[in-house]
Amino acid sequence: QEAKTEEAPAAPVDEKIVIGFSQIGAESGWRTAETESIKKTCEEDPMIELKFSDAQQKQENQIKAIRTFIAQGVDAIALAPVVESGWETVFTEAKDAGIPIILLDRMAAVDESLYTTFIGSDFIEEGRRAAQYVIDTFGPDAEVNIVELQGTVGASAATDRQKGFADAIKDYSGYKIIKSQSGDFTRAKGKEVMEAFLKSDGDKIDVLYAHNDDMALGAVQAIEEYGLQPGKDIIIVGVDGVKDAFQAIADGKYNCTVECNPNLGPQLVQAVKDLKAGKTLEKWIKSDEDVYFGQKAIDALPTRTY
Ligand code: GYE
Repeated sequence: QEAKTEEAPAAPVDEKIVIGFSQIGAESGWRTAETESIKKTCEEDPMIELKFSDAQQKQENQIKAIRTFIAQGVDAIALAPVVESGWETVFTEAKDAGIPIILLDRMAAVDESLYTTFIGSDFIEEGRRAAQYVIDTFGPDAEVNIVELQGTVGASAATDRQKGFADAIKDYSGYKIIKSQSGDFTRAKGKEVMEAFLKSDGDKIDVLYAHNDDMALGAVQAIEEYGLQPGKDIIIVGVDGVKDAFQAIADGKYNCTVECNPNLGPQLVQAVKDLKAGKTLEKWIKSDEDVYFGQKAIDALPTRTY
């Protein structure tokens, strides 16, 4: 008697790939653009379901969100870590649950085995590029007093933008950072700290270097209110490449923005699909970026997407 062949099991219903994303908050134009890019890419992709959580700038909220994602059994956890340190425990919990962690836009200081990939920019290089603009503008032998607006304390985007800039000017003895303080990546804080810089150092300041455009745009207001001309009396250099910075360059109030790409949605979704397909991801998926000043910035203004 012939053995009965068993009926093949019904093919599994196509299940969506679920991504849990813990976002930092909405402190800058850059971050809003990143959130939009991720939401839009996931919404438009029938294979993806996004669970979005806003941490309102608090690491403890991000840790809670990650634990919720683990409990929900998502397929991948994407995280923009507000600060670099303090992630070992919760990343280990994700690893034990077999859920990959994808770092988005900022780094976490953990062992490489605790995350799958970092999708984002080279912040040290951005700092160097900002410094190079200043050196090209004033020349290597000039005396240049620089004030610096740092991003969020402990964030990789702040630490590395500071480092890259400092490294690049260290061989030019006339270049000095006379004040450096955090403006927390926000416009309001950037303005407030710049007001204090102006109060103490007023007419000595040649350059403002800000770790993002929002803080620099806040500083532009402070400089105008102080009675100086931003972009002329004080050279303004920011990072991100948000549209408002391009507009300010066109208005003659701003000098240079070092681009940092927030449109990371497509790369995130691709990375998650690749993981699902069993592929090994590169440890660092880098963005291609440029530096904008002068006519090049004015020409690019109409095509800026964020
Ligand atoms: O430059 C800044 C934002 O992490 C790269 O965070 C990001 C930075 C960005 O708030 O504007």
